[in-house]
Amino acid sequence: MSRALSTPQRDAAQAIGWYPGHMAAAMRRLADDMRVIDAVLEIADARVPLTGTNPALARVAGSRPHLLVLSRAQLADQALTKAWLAFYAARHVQAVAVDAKSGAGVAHLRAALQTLTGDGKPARAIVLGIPNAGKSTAINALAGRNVARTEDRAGVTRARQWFRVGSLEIMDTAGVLPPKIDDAEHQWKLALVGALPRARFDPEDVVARFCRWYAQTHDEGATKRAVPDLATFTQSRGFMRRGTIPDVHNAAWAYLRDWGDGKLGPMTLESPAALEATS
Ligand SMILES: Nc1nc2c(ncn2[C@@H]2O[C@H](COP(=O)(O)OP(=O)(O)O)[C@@H](O)[C@H]2O)c(=O)[nH]1
Ligand SMILES: [Mg+2]
Repeated sequence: MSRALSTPQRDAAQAIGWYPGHMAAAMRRLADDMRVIDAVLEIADARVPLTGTNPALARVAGSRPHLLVLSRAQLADQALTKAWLAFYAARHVQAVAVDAKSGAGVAHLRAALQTLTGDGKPARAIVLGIPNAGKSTAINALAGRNVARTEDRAGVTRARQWFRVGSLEIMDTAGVLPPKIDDAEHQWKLALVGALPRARFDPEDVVARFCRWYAQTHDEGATKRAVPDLATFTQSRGFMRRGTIPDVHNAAWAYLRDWGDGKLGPMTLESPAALEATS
């Protein structure tokens, strides 16, 4: 288990002040859609339970029954996922951890959703989350077959769509990021979990920040074993241009892919301990 994170450093100079028009539009539509919604499934990547949620989405959900789904549980640090679930339970937030790829936790998710909406009663639920959180995959896991389109890239689901799952109708939605991501700590984590479009960050910078975080939160032995720095990775994977020049840029993209696929080991980038200390 990793040590608690330090307080994120604000880095206004690096602020991402962008907010794509389709996200602003999606947010407006959501407020409208909510009028017919009985229950909310909020999906967040278990590797970033904090950075991976958008407070604006929780606000638009209002007081409707709400279930938080921590996705990609198999790629996250198990001990930290347990700690996060305990954290939410203590705050009366209903949360479950699932891994849609292996199917782990899906039965639990289905049961929790039934409790939320009333067993067997027809109801309308909505799936909310930031881009690439695993929203469409969660719907597919609940349906038991591929009904919603998924892709390992931010921004695939643009239009909202309804799916029937047992007695429920579930709306899939486009991921919405917070309008302003003005914190360097948030940016590299969102880039790492695939929530930001590729054109919006520098992969070398993201890898460097990740390596720095890892070294700060783990002992030296663990760092040497599990997490190569970008120069080492570039060399060991043979990323070269014209045979002799290290191709650090393409190596950085490969590093991010490996990280996303869990090849660097299960990992959670934030711990509830840091929050508990302040609340
Ligand atoms: N291993 C694993 N991969 C997942 C899980 N959920 C989603 N993914 C993968 O993450 C990518 C994005 O998922 P998707 O459902 O399209 O995200 P959305 O943008 O929130 O709808 C896809 O390649 C999925 O296969 C999960 O629980 N475990
Ligand atoms: Mg989707």
